[in-house]
Amino acid sequence: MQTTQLQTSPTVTAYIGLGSNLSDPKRQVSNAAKAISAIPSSNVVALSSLYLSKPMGPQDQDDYINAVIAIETKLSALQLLDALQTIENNAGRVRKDNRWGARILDCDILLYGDETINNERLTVPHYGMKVREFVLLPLAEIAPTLYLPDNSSVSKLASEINSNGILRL
Ligand code: ROI
Repeated sequence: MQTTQLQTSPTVTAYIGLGSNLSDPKRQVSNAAKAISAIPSSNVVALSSLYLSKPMGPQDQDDYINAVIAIETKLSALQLLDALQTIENNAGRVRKDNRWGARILDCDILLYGDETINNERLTVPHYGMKVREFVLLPLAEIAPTLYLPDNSSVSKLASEINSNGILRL
């Protein structure tokens, strides 16, 4: 007798950092959260407050609006990255040589379950997340008991970082 195996992929909790400092940043981040809620095979499980943060990098740019969103997803990390890049592109983001410059919308995968990923397209955990108050504070708001794959505590990191004038809105 032949049996048919229905493939089910595991559900993973992923955390996504949102940031904008151009073209009505609050609207950009709210629209991004809405677009993320429409990603297939995924559900939003938490959304942080919006935060107003000083730019990291050149100071001759506007302050940023930042937030962190948590989803449960059956997409692979690269499928999720594709979906997030589509959302960034739809917001009118142009990819140019402005690594530290103003941007309409960033949607960065911070964490994908407890996985460590290093390939050409993706580094997870996000390389800067442990030293960025605009990531750690919203993340600790929605996931105070979370630990990173290196066993560091999100709440502890958030309580120890220089808040750099960040404002929870
Ligand atoms: N600075 C802040 N405050 N928030 C960001 O989201 C952000 N994103 C960036 C750089 C340019 C590093 N600075 C930022 O990409």
